[in-house]
Amino acid sequence: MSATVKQILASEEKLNDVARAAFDSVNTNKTGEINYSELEAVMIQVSKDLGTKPPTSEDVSEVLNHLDTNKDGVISFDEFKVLIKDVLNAMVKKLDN
Ligand SMILES: [Ca+2]
Repeated sequence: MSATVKQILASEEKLNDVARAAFDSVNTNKTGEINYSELEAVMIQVSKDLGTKPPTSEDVSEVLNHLDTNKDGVISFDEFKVLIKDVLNAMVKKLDN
């Protein structure tokens, strides 16, 4: 990847590309929305990668509720993009420190 995190955050188009790629990899059943079980699968994978305890159903519900701003029970691309933006902003802060 040639663009830096800051360049991605500065460009809505680049941000969309990054978020879309991440969204598609999570949205395994290709419905255009991320549901509970897809989110759970990602969280289990992340915990495995990090070597941490697997998420409980409460953990998954908490993350889902946090991201699901319109409360329809699934995470839309726009809702997911907020998360990607947060993660990238956190990365920039970390790099700056
Ligand atoms: Ca939603």
